[in-house]
Order: sequence, then structure tokens, then C-alpha cells
Amino acid sequence: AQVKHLKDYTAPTFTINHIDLNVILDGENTKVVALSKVIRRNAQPLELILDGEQLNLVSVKLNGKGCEYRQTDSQLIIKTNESEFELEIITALNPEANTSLEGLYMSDGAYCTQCEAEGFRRITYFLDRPDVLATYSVRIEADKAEFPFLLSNGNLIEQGEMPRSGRHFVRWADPFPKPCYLFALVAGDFDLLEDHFITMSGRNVTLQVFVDKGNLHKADHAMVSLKKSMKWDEERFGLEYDLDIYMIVAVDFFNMGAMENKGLNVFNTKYVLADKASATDEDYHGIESVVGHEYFHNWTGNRVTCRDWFQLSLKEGLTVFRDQEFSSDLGSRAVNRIHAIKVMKNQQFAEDSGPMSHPIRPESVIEMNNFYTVTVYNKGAEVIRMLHTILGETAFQAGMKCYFERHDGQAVTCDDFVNAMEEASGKDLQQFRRWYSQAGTPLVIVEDEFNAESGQYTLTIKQSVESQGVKGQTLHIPFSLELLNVDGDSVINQVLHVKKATQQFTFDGFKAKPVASLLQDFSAPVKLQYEFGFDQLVHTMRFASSEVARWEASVQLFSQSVWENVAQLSAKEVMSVDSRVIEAFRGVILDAGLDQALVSEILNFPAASALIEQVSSVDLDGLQMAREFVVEEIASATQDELLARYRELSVIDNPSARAFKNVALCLLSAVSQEYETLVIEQFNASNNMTDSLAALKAATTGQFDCLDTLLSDFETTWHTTPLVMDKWFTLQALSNTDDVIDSIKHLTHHSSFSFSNPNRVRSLIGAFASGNTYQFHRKDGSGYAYLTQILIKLNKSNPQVASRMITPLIQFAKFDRARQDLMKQALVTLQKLPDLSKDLYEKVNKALH
Ligand code: BAL
Ligand code: ZN
Repeated sequence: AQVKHLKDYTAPTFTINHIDLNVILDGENTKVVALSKVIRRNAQPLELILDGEQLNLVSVKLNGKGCEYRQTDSQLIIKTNESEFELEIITALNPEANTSLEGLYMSDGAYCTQCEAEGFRRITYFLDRPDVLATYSVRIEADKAEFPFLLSNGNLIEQGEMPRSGRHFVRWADPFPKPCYLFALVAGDFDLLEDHFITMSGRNVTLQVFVDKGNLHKADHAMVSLKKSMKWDEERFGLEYDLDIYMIVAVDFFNMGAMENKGLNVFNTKYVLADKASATDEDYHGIESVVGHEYFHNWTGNRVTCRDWFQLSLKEGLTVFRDQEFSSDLGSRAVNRIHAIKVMKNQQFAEDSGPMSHPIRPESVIEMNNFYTVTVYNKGAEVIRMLHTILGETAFQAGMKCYFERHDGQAVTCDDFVNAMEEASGKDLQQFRRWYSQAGTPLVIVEDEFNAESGQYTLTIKQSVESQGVKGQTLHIPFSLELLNVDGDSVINQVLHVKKATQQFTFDGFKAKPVASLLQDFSAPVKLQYEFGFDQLVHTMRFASSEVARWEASVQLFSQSVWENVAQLSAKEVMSVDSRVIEAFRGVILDAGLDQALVSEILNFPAASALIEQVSSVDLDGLQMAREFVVEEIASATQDELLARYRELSVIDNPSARAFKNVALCLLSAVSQEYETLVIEQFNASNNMTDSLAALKAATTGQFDCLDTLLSDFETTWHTTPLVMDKWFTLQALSNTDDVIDSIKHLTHHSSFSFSNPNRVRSLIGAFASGNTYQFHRKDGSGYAYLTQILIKLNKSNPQVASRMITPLIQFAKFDRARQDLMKQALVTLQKLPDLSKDLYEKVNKALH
């Protein structure tokens, strides 16, 4: 497989500034006629090289005549010395046989497309690179009865019938030049929810949400979210929508969450469909955030796009930052921040310490689809957030304005973005730029000292970063600090700018040693090392001004308690939990002044996978025993309070109350069988998916006798609703029981399951591999063997999904020797596959390197 390097970037020698597509949809006889206006940009070479994969070439004409060309399995090479010409290429496709869900494929009887990153080359031969921007005119033709809706980007300008054949056609024109990865086409029969939005300059935009027949009542939340997104982007960023129509189509077969195609977003149904009975509070939140994300791409991604795919974070990091701000402005800022921090610490840190570690702007890539990562997206967003912290909202928005003024309609780089921020703000971002090229998680070691005589408190902050054995450069780290006095008053609350390998900060005027709350709100994506004492953490949990810092202290308190017990076990000593830890959590449960959603975050103790990220090597069996012990000790000591709050919150119908109540139920179930009746009562009385699922989860946690009955009742109610069955699959995949792999194997034969649908595969097998830490990492290797068996299957049908699911198998470095050997053995099996996809090849080889 070929490695592509950022340093080898060259501008295209030809460009295409307009394309007329005629797509004749006809099952296995589907035909695409592409008429492109090609312009030479350099005198040499005399060959135009177009990308194309899995295509049947029918004909090629240059200015209406035959021409000299040759084909490879990924290119069409046309000989020409013309400087401007029209190229007509006809290709034949079979969308029904396309199981990779890239290019043009069928989802449940509807045609749809996915072109990012490099799927357009599966539709026609083209300059499939983001720095080639063209206007599109698209004619679609299909059977009218089967495919009444024919959609593409831009504005609908013509439609007509072909009565004798029962077919019809439409023509769409998109006036905004775009790279081909933003092209989309959909043909099918849907229910349509329509609304409109009046933009800030008074333009009336038609809004349409297309869903599978019978699901109209589940489209409202997506529509409301879209309108909120449009309004928020006007108010916070001053950005207005630019076409007359905005369409969202929900499809069940989709590799990702959603796709921001200009004017025609294609969404995974998971991020559109919701009603109270079938969707959880978390689903509602996810829909609002993904609808926002795709909408915000219209400016950050579509109007200004990426020069090359190494710059992916230019649009993704920035757009994730924007969707996080959207959710935070509309909902709880603290809870949204906590969720973002968890993704960073639990998933991104893991990626950064594993074989796929890469900077937010990668330098080399084999398969681009492998770089839609938590690093590019979420660490990318953290880098934008640090810029926002350093510049402040006003200068940051001035930078955004400058960025759009300079680059609207262009394909640009991350450097262009930072330049705009630098010039608009007048801040020197020279050192800050290193965040774009530096892989690995920086380690920040903090030591503090109090001089009682002088009343001086001194922090010494050291930074270092290393990735795959290579030492990195010092970074500009915005380090948020709060100092609390003994009474809990906040005496210092500021951002320190750490720019050197070692830096000291001194604060005067203290009568006693203050309590430091460090790296508040995760002000930089770094690992913090500091000797926290229990008393300090308890103080921070009670008094920090930031709710996020209070949560962080609780995580630290819990984690330290677990690690102490892991050490006890290994020393063959008895386990115990410090009473200060228990009292701190009791205080949180009883504190009626705390946001209930925050309390639920605090009581939702770090999972094993999160704890593993805190250490360099782990004794998994010790961790499981110690974690379960600490959870049970806390839950058992606070059960009266938990039960009282559970009862009090049961009558309140809002997401925060439900979150607290349900985490309480789950903790109680871990304590004693006596809470089984409570679980059954909640399940039977529930009128919403959040409560039903929480009851099932509690029954699983307590391994209650009622579990089988509840699961089967749930199945009877929901077996015809695929997205709900996904939850049912996940719940069973996460069961920490010795026969879980057998039960998963059995579930793959369930009538609701299908290996061809990525949502089903992820909900059952993906959830097991990434979420069932103890069972996936079974000592006998059966978890690894099972995942490998599935990956072999998916390697052929859908390499993109396979490649995403392999993650837990390549992150082996922290496990014991025996487990590492078994994981590597599984990877070697994959490496030997004769038809290993580029996607898996890249990860397997990096892991075994
Ligand atoms: N561009 C791929 C999907 C997303 O990030 O919005
Ligand atoms: Zn995105």
C-alpha cells in the first residue's frame, strides 16, 4: 500500500471548474455521464490523471471526440496538450452490490452517496482532491413510483416526467464551487417534514427533513435542532445560511454519524429519529449536537474547505469546537465540558499512546478514512479551544472574521487559519503552532511549595512530550489555576501561560498553604502529574468555583482509592476505602444545591477503560476487583441517601433528574438483591426510553433474576424498531458474564441483526470490543479471537467499519505479557489475509511494527 506525505503536496496541474452530471439510476445498469470543464494550470505534463475505483468505463470523449487514454485499477490517464477542454466520461455502476457504503450505494431501497473522503472516485473518474473546486449541475433520472424524491446539492431548477417509461427526472444546480467530497445524491421514497427559517438578512430558507416512511413523528427534534443551529450561528459567529433550501436525509445504512454535503446533509438515522418512547435523553442531546455540527460545516468546511486531507482538522477540529460551544450555550456548559474531557482522556489519550498516534495535522497517511479520529476531531477542537482561551472571545471572533474575509471560496491549510487568528489578534502564535505538528500527549508535572514565613506559594511546572520514542518541542500551554484558601474562598483564578520546559509561578500573601485546583476545565490537552492528597481533593470537590473542577477532583479521589486497593491486593493486604472518600460522595448526594446532571456525572464513576488510561501498565484482574470493591463500599455506605434521592427525583420529568435517579438505581443494584423490585417497578412504570434502559442496565449490573424477563419484554415491544434494538444488543454485549461471547454469537443470528448494517455491527460487536473491558480482554484470548473472526468478515464487505472496530486490539501496550502476546497473535492472523484492505493494513502493520 502507498503512503502519502504532507510534505509531497503539489498544487493540481489541471483543475475542473464545472461539472454536468447525468445520473441514470437503474439498479445494476446505473449509468453516470460526467461532462467536465477542464483547465490546464501548468504547461506540463501532457497527461491528465483522474482518480477512479471500482468503475466500469464505457467511453471517454475530449471536446466531443475520441482521445488517447489508458487505465489502471485506480486511474484514468488521458493524453492531451489542450489548455481548456470539455471531457465526457461515461461510467457504469452497480449500487446494489456496493457494501462498502462509499460512493453510490443503496440503503434500504433508497439510493444515496457518501463521498468524503475519496468516494466520488467510485461514481466517476475525476480529480478527487479537495483543492479542485467546481460548480455542479446534476440531472437525476429514476423510476418515479419507486423513487419519488430525487435530491442533490443546491437549488432545484427543473423537473419532468418520462411518462412512457414511468420514469422522471430533476435537475439541481449548486452555485457554490465545491470539492467533490461535498457532492451528494439521494433517490427514494420518504416521509417529509418541512419548515422554514428566516435568516438575519430576511431570506426565507426552506428546511426539509426526509425520513423512512412511518417515521415522520420522529423528525421534529432534528428540525428544531436545525433551526436552533441556524440561529445560534448567526448570533454567536455572525454566520448566515446561503442557499434557499437545506435538506437532511436520514438513512439506516451509514458508516459515520452524518455528512455535511452542501445543502443536502445525509444522516445516520441514529442522529435524526427520536421520540420520547424510543430515544434516550442522551440520544436527544446527540441529535442536537450532530445536526449543529453538520450545519456549522456550511461555513467551516464548505465555504472554506481543506487544501488537502492532511488539513482535515482545519474543518473538523474547528467544527467540533463550534458544536461544543453550541451545546454549551444551549445547555449545561459544565456537563458538556465533562463529556468532552472524557472523550479526550479515555479515547484520545489512548490513541496518542498507541500505534496510531498522530498530530492533529497528520504527516503521512495510507488510508484517509483511518484519520477521522479522536485526535483530528477532539484534540483538534481542544487546540481551537486553547486558542480561544489565549485570545478571548472578542479577538477569536475577529480572527474568524479575518479567516472568512481572506479565504471564502478557497481550499486552505491549518496555517492559513492560525495566520488569520494571529493577525487579527496581534498575539504571537509562533510557539502555539507546534500543537499542529506535535503528536503525543504532553506530560505536565507540577510541584508546589509553601513558605510559611514569607507567605509565598510557588508552583513549579515542567512539561515534556514524547511520541513513539521521539522527544517533542516545548509547547505553549494555557494552564488554568485556582487557589482556594482554607475557608474555601477563591483567592487566585487565572490562566498561566506555560511556554518553557520548566517554569515557576509565585503567589504572595498566604497565611496557610492554599489548595490548588490545577488545569481547571482541562485548559490544555495534557496529562497532569501531581501528588494530590485526599484532603486537597475533598476541599476542591466542595469549593472549586468550577463545576468541572469539582467533578475532576471526584474522579481523582475515586481513582486514587481504586489504585490504592490494587496495591493492597498485590501486597496481599485487605482492601479498604478511606472514610473521607465516602463522606465526600455522601456530601455530593445530599447537596440539593448541585445541578443533578453534575451529580450524576460525579456518581458515574470512571470505567475500567478510563482508569487504565491513568497508568502505564495494568493488572486487569486486580483493577476489576479493586474497582468493584470501591464502588460497592461507596454505594453501600450511602444507600439510604441514594434511595431517598431516588424516590424524590422519580416524580420529576427532566433529563437532569432522570440522570441522577438512574445512576442511583444502578449503584443500589450493585449493593444488594433487595433493590430488584425497584428495578422491576421502574421498568414497568416507565414511559420513556431513558428510564427503561436504565432499569435494564441496573438489572444487568445486579445480575438480577428478572433480567431475562425484562430483556424479553423489551424485545417484544421493540423488535421492529432497529435503533432501539441496537440498545438491546449493546446492553447484552456489555454484560460482564463469562458466557457473554456465546451470547453475542447467538445474537448475530437474531432477526434484527445484520452484518451489512454498520449500526447493528457497532451496537453488538463494537460495543463488546470497546466497552466490555473485562470480557474482551479475557485471559483465554477468546475475546480477541472473536473480534478477529468478525474483522476478517468485514474486511471484505466494509473495510471502513472493520478498521474502526480494530482499535481495542491495537492498543495493547498497557496489558500484561500474556494478553499482549494473544493480541499480537490475532493481529498476525489479520496481517496474513491475502486480501487485507488498505484500512486494516495500515493499522495492523503499525501495531506490529
Ligand atoms: N465530515 C464527515 C462527517 C463530519 O465530521 O461531519
Ligand atoms: Zn465534521
